[in-house]
Amino acid sequence: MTVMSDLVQLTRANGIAIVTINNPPVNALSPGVPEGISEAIEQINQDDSVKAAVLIGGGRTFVAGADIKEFGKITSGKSRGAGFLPLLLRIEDCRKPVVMAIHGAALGGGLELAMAGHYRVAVPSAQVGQPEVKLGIIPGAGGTQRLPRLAGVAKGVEMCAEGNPIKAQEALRLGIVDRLIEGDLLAGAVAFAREIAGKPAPKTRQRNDKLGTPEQNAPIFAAARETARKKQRGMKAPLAAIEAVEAATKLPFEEGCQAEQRLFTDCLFSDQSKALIHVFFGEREVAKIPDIPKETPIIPVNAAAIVGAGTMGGGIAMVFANAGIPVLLREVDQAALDRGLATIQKNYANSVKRGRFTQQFADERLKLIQPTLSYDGFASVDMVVEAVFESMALKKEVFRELDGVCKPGAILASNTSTLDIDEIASATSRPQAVIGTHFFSPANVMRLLEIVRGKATSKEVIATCMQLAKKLGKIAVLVGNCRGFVGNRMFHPYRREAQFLVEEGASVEAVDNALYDYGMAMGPLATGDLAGLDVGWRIRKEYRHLEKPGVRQPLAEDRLCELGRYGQKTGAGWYKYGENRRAVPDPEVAELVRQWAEEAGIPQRQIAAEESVERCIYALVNEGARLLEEGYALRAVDIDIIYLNGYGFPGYRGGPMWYADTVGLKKVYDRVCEFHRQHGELWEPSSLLKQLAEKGKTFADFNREQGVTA
Ligand code: 3H9
Repeated sequence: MTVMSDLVQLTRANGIAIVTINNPPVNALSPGVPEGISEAIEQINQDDSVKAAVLIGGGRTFVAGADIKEFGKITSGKSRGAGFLPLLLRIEDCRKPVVMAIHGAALGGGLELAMAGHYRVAVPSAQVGQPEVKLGIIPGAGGTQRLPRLAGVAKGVEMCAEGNPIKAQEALRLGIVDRLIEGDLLAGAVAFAREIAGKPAPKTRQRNDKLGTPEQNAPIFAAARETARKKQRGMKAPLAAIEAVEAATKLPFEEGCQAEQRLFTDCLFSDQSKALIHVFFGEREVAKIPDIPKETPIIPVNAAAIVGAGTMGGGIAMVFANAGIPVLLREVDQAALDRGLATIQKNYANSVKRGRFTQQFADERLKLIQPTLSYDGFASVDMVVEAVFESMALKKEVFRELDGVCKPGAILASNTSTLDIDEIASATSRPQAVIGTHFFSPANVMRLLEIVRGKATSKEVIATCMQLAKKLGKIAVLVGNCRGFVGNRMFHPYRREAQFLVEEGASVEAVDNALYDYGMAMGPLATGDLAGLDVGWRIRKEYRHLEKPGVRQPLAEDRLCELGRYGQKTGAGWYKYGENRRAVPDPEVAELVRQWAEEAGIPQRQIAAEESVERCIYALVNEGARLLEEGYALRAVDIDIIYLNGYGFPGYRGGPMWYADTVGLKKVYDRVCEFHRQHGELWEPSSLLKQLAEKGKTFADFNREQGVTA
């Protein structure tokens, strides 16, 4: 064996050279890896006994791409980045055929590496893709040039612009992969290498037969641009990726690569890419809880139960069933249970219709959901999620009953979105087993899961829920037990400001459009209509006695509710809704709000879109800072991940706290102070925001200093 480095090894087996990359956990192309591969290729070229070569990844995967941690060094000028393009040319020009053997994933630079080989073989479970756009960049080592040459222009542009990986079977059909290997990958790859040794080796960069004609390609690129503008609104990278693939169809390979390089560099140095890379690491960081070590024992969750078959309960039952966990679904009366099941059946039927699930998958999942009117069977489940009506008295009663029927060690979770977990836990004899699992609606679709830690919740229960979330396809963020937890507590001032803006003279559409153009999936007022304005109205009525007299409160939404305008479900709220629930501006609302504002003595004025954005987004940031200083959110990035996955915040802005850091906390703080002067105590600046702004620091600095950021 020739050891090139710790990261790359070269061995020989009867005329076949085997290059193994060993850079755990995902064989990223970190410094040392490209150099090691380059040296191995050099030796293979020189060794006459070698007839062909196999390149394979050690451990759980082929190569997951460039080392994303290195990008920060490149953009800050601390590193120039590895020259992958010349390395890939050297592989392609190797005098012996190189077979790339893929298991796990060949992503980004990993797929670019694989495409520079002369052949690719893969295990059926492997995936290949160019996910760079999800990091705000585009493939930067020939991916946009080689992929359309293998897979054709339509699929090449789709994969580069949308970033979704495909499975080995599809890669085989498209011509990205040459053979699937059942059984041992290395043995299969070596056998394949023997078959092709001595035969002419195709160079991907010279394969132009799938590049199409300008007439064929024009509609493909037009459609890709249209899709990118709709599905990845506001993002630059998808459009750059399309331009780079277009260059592949119009320019010779070398010039195409130069065009790709230029676009890649533009994207890499953009704020969008920095934000999305922050999100990539953030999504992994939120899983790490400083006082809960990795070795914390996990409670196996092999069977679950849900109490309440309403919209949330039914959705949560589907989440468990979709992960293959059998689940009991309890309701108190047959009619409610039937309604809940009918909704679940309808949701599965829709998923089958849309091609998300096969009929067989949907049937199997549905069988895992067992409806019940009693607590029979609850004694054997490992976890219960309560999803009954949002009333403390009712929840306490349910938990008292669960305490009586569930086995010791079972996790008792509440899906409450606002109520005190400790008070709920007090209804049981085992508060250490009680936790909040706040799913977002629709539970079977939304990725976010806020996990609420009560003061007695055990570390095992927290660790289990964090890990279970991954199995359920959710991204879990651990939050503290305060009213509204993190997401909804911040959402309150955000929506409050949107209403104030309308009461001060902005139109409903102007406020919503300003936030939509900022990148939010939906404007704040339209979001209220979607969720149901009556939900907040009922809560406000319950807590009215806690409001401080003399402090301004929004008035229009309560009055809309008094008029029966609850939003989409009643056909009217801030907007009118016709066919297909399309929002139509309602002049009646505009007139009513003017009247109410006049009665309340609120002066009317012109409001620019910029002020709408600042009022709403800085309200989020100020409350987020307060949650950090009070310790209910662990890190600024936790808040970002919550907002990106649960509230339609645009990924390319990195989340509210990251965005505030990029604006500069001094500037944010100054605006908050100005709003405080203009609008009163609701805008009192968070003391953490003040402190950081005065010291010229960021939220990210704060977390580093607290030692809670990896
Ligand atoms: C690129 O290739 C640009 C090119 O065009 C070339 C330009 C010149 N780098 O996700 P996991 C870490 S851009 C550094 O939990 P899984 C990750 O942070 C790249 N680190 O595992 C985590 O660390 P920790 C394009 C990376 O099994 C650990 O590995 N490629 C990288 O659930 C485990 O990760 C991509 O965008 C990386 N490239 O999923 C693929 N990847 O344990 C990105 C992972 O400290 N990666 N880490 O928290 C993935 O999608 C998933 O990691 C993968 C495995 C599917 C591979």
